[in-house]
Amino acid sequence: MLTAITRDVSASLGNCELSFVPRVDIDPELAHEQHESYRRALAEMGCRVIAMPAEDHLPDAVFVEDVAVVLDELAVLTRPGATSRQSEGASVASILIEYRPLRSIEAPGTLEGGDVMRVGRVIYVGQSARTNTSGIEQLANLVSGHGYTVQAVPMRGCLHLKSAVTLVADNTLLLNPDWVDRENFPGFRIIEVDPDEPHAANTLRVGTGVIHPSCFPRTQQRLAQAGIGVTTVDVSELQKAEGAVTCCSLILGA
Ligand code: CIR
Repeated sequence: MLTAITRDVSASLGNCELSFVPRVDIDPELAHEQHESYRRALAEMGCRVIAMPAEDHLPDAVFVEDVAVVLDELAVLTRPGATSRQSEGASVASILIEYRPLRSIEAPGTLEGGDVMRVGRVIYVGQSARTNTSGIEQLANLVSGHGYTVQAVPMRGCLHLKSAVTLVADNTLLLNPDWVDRENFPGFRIIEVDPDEPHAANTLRVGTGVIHPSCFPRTQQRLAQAGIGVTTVDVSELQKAEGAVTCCSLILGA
């Protein structure tokens, strides 16, 4: 059984952090409806969905992925590089503590879950503006005793590592070569996003299924040609806040 921790969309989402996309008006009601559809997709794919209440004073709190890294053996509470986001983790910790021993990243380290991509016992961590060397080193120290290797990955032009690359099937990555070099991932089958859809690399693998934003049909055609089907969800309002599909949940086997 999989559990997905999610949190309702904040009424203040329009005041979110933005790094690489221009600020445009966000329709909070539509964002809420799209988030509900996302939760339904998670449930249909076999997750027990935990719906935490919104924290309206924290615009980005819907993006729960960034405040924790959950492994089978433990959960690491991150210390987001965006200072406006550093108090989002406390309420998520109060849920996670029921499932995993908790550890945390301490100052001066910063780390955001969107930068963390686990493949088996290797944890790739993006060297983004939100995640620093101390954060990566602390994560490595916390997980090495459980047999994980942490590998820092240079990246550019986007918010998080998982904006640039995600695992879409066993040993198969979907990647935007403008934002991260494929040479960082030797031995993987690599599918590139369609050049007209630079934001399409963010997919969420749930069990054997994959969730993908509905606005990327060309990349979905590439995935289909590689034998990978996806469940699509419309997350246009969350994309205006520089979010996508991984960021709105923490998925744990439990
Ligand atoms: C931020 O800039 O922190 C939010 N507006 C978006 C975070 C998206 N998180 C993610 O993709 N993991």
